[in-house]
Amino acid sequence: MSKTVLITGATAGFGKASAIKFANHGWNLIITGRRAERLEELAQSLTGKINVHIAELDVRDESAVKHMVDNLPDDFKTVSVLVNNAGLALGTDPSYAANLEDWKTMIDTNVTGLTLVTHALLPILMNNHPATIVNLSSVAANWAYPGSHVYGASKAFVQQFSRNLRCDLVGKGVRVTSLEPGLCESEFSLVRFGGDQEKYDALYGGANALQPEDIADIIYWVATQPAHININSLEVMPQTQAWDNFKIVRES
Ligand code: NDP
Ligand code: 8X3
Repeated sequence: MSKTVLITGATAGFGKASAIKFANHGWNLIITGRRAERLEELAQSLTGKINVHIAELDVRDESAVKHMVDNLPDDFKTVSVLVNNAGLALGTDPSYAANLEDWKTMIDTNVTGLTLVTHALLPILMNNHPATIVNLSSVAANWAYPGSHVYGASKAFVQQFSRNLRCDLVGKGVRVTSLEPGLCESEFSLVRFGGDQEKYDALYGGANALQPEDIADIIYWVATQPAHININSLEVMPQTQAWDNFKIVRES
């Protein structure tokens, strides 16, 4: 019987690439996101290969999340992999110049949205073990950098939530992974830079950044390890990215 994966934020980047990766391996898909036309296009492109259920969804909307999970068609109720991918960063200004609405949106999406989806789907995953939750955290969870403030903190939440979930789910057939990528080329930075294409090009120019397909390969690998293996956390950077010296501001 075909397996089923639910992916949040499947309209772009890692989520879309993951949908294609799982579909290429015969998995049925539940694809979600706010831009329904993109979900339709993705489903159309996979027609004939596998079964796709589309759910237009804002992960911040508690009743919509519950409605989506409670109303999964029978054929899709055997979902055994959740890719908690929907998320975003807004802005790169220092905290004292940041927009409070941006902070709220990041917390509502990356923290609250991810927990709403997890809470709603956990009973189903526990019924369909071996199951896997792959949570998209970030290198920003592990390493501080200027302008990361709430984004990095939201991803640190995702990492620790993943570890804490492991404690509850150990022995219950549900694995949990915190995936922590570094620089990856996707719409993510266009969203973060408020649509500024020049800034986007400057960031990725010559950087040979990770690609969404690289992350999709890793997500698929994590989810298809033998059932006795749990990848707790996995940090990945492009070869061209590394840490740098701490900044020291000298008093004159
Ligand atoms: P993209 O911007 O390419 O895609 C983000 C996806 O999240 C879109 O499909 C978007 O769909 C969805 N999304 C955003 N807000 C919501 C919401 N409120 N409700 C539902 N869906 C939402 O980003 P990436 O693919 O690059 O990033 C995916 C995840 O990986 C994010 O959590 C990000 O923080 C994380 N990450 C990204 C890195 C990078 O360098 N790109 C590195 C490390 C982690 P729609 O707008 O249609 O709703
Ligand atoms: C995205 C990676 O380095 O822009 O999570 O914070 S980074």
